[in-house]
Amino acid sequence: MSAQPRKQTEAAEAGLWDRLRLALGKTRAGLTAGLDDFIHGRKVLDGAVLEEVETRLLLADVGVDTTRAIIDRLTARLQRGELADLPAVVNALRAHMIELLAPVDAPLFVFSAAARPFVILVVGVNGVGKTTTIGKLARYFHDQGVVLAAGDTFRAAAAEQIQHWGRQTGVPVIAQPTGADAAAVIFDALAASRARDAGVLIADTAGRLHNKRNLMEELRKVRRAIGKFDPLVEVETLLVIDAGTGGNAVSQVREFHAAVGVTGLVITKLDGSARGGVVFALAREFALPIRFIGLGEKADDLRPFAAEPFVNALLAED
Ligand SMILES: Nc1nc2c(ncn2[C@@H]2O[C@H](COP(=O)(O)OP(=O)(O)OP(=O)(O)O)[C@@H](O)[C@H]2O)c(=O)[nH]1
Ligand SMILES: [Mg+2]
Repeated sequence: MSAQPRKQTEAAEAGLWDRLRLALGKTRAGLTAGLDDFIHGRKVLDGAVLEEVETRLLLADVGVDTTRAIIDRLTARLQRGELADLPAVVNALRAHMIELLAPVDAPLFVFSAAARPFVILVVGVNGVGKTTTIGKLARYFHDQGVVLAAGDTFRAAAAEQIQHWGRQTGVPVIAQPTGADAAAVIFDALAASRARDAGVLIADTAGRLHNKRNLMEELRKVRRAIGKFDPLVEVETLLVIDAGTGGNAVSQVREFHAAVGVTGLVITKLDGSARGGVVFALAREFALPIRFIGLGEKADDLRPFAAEPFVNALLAED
């Protein structure tokens, strides 16, 4: 009698796994495709296979230091005779990659805090996927009672874009005309959230270059406005990073963190990028929790980040 629901759960889980695997296909292909061809015909596994793995890690944006650390460990194990064949190499790589991501595997839990709403402030440079991520988060947190704040008052089309997500996910959007003060919009939205007893307020902000001081100052002002509304309100400051950004991701995290104190990361566009390795570089550099990953443009193309399924999807056999 209980078999049916469990089957359904298993099927749903398998579906999630398949989609993660599918979405990470480009990075996976770069990391593992044809590795067996490469060692084909060699009797003894030698350092050459690790040189090939090293090149692939670098091309996937894992970063120089992180790649070095991984390869040094694999080399030591190879020399001790612990890695007899390619599956052993891949398994050792897998274990080490999961270990590297363990410190940033920290899902975002929204408790029914004393001071509602829990605020999620979404920041990042232009075009990384902030507003799209907010649409996905609106669906993800829907049952807790969500309000969206159209805090990007800079671009004329921005409010319409977030209204679209509000309609699609069935959550209210608080907006003001283009050119309004972003901090005032957030303040309004906090009051509206209180009035509705919403559990989660998700605030959009305009994309900004991380090296433009006045724009970063505006963000600090938004952050202060939340504290003024109620110092007990908890704020998750989510920095959105486009997986295809490359080495620039590191300076984006550094600058935003210095300006507003980032508490979590979202890595978007992992579906379109061959550079999912950026997750490892950021984990090593900052150890900031990676809360979610974006795997497409639709409302349910978002996953809470978890180290083990992520690495498994990167290294799965095709
Ligand atoms: N493939 C893919 N596309 C995405 C993802 N997230 C966002 N996009 C696309 O990226 C483009 C920019 O997304 P937005 O959400 O408007 O980005 P933004 O950071 O709000 O941009 P600005 O407000 O202009 O700074 C859109 O075409 C989105 O559909 C993702 O995870 N995968
Ligand atoms: Mg936007």
